[in-house]
Amino acid sequence: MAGERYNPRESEPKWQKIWADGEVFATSNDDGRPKYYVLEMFPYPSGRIHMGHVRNYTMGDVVARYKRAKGFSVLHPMGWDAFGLPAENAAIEKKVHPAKWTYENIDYMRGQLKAMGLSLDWKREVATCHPDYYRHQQKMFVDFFNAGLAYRRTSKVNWDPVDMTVLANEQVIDGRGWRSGALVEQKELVQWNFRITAFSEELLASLDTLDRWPDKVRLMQRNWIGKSVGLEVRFELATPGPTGETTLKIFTTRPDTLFGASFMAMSPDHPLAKALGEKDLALAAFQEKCRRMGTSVAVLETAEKEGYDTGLRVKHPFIEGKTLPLWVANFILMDYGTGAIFGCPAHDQRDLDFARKYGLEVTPVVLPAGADPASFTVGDVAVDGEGTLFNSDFLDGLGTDAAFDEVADRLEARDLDGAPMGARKVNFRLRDWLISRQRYWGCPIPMIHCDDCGTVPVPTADLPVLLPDDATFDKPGNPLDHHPTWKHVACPKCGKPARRETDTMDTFVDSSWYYTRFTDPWNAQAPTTRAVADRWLPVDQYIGGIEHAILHLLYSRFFTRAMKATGHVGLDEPFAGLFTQGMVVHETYKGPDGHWVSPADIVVDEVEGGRTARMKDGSGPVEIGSIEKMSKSKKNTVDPSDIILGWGADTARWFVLSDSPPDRDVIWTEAGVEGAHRFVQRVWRLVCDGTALTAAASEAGERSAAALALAKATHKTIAAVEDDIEKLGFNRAVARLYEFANAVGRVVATPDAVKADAGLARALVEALDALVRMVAPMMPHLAEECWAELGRSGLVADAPWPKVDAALVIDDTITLPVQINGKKRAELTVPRDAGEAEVRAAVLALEAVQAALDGKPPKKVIVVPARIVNVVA
Ligand code: ANZ
Ligand code: ZN
Repeated sequence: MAGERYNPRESEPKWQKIWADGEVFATSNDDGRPKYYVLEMFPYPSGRIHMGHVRNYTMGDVVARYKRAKGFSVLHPMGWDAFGLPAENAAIEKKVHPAKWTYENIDYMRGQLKAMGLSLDWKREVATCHPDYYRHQQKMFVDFFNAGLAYRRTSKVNWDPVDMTVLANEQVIDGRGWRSGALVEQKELVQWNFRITAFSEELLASLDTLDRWPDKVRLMQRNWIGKSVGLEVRFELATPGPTGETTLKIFTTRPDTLFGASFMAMSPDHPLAKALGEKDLALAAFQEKCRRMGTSVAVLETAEKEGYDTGLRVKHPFIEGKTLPLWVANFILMDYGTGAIFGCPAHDQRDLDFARKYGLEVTPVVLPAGADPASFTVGDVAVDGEGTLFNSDFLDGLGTDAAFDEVADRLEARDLDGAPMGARKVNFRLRDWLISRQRYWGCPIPMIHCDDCGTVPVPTADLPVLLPDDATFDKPGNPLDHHPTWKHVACPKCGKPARRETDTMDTFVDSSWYYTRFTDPWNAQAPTTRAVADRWLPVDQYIGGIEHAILHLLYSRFFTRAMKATGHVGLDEPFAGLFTQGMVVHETYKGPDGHWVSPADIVVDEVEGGRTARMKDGSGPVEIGSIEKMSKSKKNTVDPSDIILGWGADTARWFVLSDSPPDRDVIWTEAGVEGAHRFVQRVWRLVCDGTALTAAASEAGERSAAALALAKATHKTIAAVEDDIEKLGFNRAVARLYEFANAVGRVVATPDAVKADAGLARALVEALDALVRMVAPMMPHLAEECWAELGRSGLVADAPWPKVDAALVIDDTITLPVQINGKKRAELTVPRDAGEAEVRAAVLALEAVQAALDGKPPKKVIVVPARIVNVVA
């Protein structure tokens, strides 16, 4: 092939076959070398891979191939997050069974991934919709149930009226279903939950140990878990409630502001509010209105504050004779704290908005530093920071923290109806994970409902509970529930007729443990093989999108803990290192008719002063729009298969690694792809032309300056690229390889010099060898072809990473800053071992120094060896 252009269309399938036939990337569980587990978030089998996948999987593949070259036993598996609604929607729209649709997509996408040349161990492939996978999930569900980590309860749920399913709070975005976009309604249903809140404190605390996670992700999780340290206080009602209530329990994080309390408020769903609503039609109407509005946090935070005065009054615990009105208010959540609060408008914005609307008192009690107590007032913005207490009787003069403790101590010591009035309390915003979905294409929850025995787990021997093949999708609602026979079974305990649970699990359950299953996907008896899982886990490097910063990662962290509690793994944190990659973005285009058009259908012309575009079919001009995330709706996508077919996978891989830091967006451009492809050809030519020159290479004799310079460039590049890849700085590694190729190119461009200098020829051999090994993780097919051209035996995929010769990396000159009268004015490069006299002489010869001295001798020259030179003129 030498002398010709490199042809990826021939080469790439050839090497892919050689890797596959030789099972080069299969990983053994008995490999004694140190392990390295690299994983990219597995794809949903939507039908085709997109550029985001290409970027994600290329990064992971570089790490995997690099770590193999460094001598690790690398686990790099792939699978399919294969349950979920789109398959069911396809069943409804295209009348194709969800399983058929899913498996066909998997087959197609597997082919696409293979065409990318990823170093994956395909023997470990799993699909979460396969019974061989979900049977183990069902087993773990039963284990969790027996351990109290899975339970059923009636709860108010978010109901998506379009997808006809329940959504987790996390799946409601701005009051709408995350997938359908429909306005979410509230419904009361009996649902299965995972007790993630059993681990609230732990999930929060151990974020501090995840030092290879992005700070922003840890912060998002911290906020999501939302720990609040506060006080529960039972207030005394001035007159008893409708069913004899004498107290109202509230939760506050600011007991220090108690003297500024001007009202009490409870949620429309608070039991006391409900009892009152039964006798008060106007209140009932208000509650109904609140319910229609929904209870998601987002809705509550943006909606206008509204309330209803119940007429009841509550005694202030510290001000004799003072009572506060009790309101029902739309901004109080029932499922946080106790569902009731005291309102202190001066120091809480929601309370202030509410007080202004209904003309309630606003009494400031916390004075911010520097404010004058005599003139201090609160306008439309609540003062929510720290300060010094005033207007507050025995708290006056205390700081907010001290006042918190003073109030807490006093109320904990005080009795009301035989119990302390106050109790310090930690609250979490995190809620249990509601996993019930009323859909077909998910993992069946392995439970049976018996009128006599209650809810009974399916015995292990009867697992898996298989989805029925013959479900129908033409009616709204849950196909498992409609099925004529599926749900009717005998109770495993008493044998009487009973009903299967027809809910399936949220698909986030499937993705919460797949990384564990990869460690031993062959174990048919159990979800994991303990020793094997414990050896491979945690995942050393996990790579995926920032969109999973909260849900998927938090659920996985919970699941690992639940698996540990039920004996399936021995660790708490599944992902030691996390990297969130940026998106692939592209220009957008609008055609002559004003609709979005695809980059594939247009031609861009470079014209003076910029670029214009027109339709390929000649139908008219195209407007070039902003650069945005590739999306089907804006048609600014580029199909990876087109790129692989046209340019080769290596070009696509090289391009997505170059230009942008991996955590930022990368802009896909045709010019960029062409540039990447030119580099592919350049490496190939360098290797061919260079190899032709090196027949006489030999190590004999002293190294010439040219040979030494090339050897140094080689070893400096190896050291730098190694460091870059270790830090996932792929774009920097790419830039260095461009530079290095230039250095090698300069030598290859002087064939006579190489032929005349056996040492230089030898250095060139070494440089080409290193170049090929270094591009191998990024452009593996090209590298194999070059490896063969270099005359090496075996595969570069099996070859070790080149060794750095430390002596060649250290520079023998150093550059010192030169200060004149205390200001940096110049730099001086001298031999590393130069003595003081030598440095002094060189400094005085500098142009800047001579200009400053203006012919006079210096007053002083101070040389700090290897650091700095100071000249006093
Ligand atoms: C009195 C007070 C005075 C409050 C003040 C704040 C500022 P985090 O930090 O999120 O835990 N609250 C308590 N339960 C609530 C519920 N179910 N729905 C809506 N709001 C509720 O917030 C705790 C604060 O949020 C509590 O402290 C309470 O208002 C309010 F100057 O009590 B605070
Ligand atoms: Zn029974």
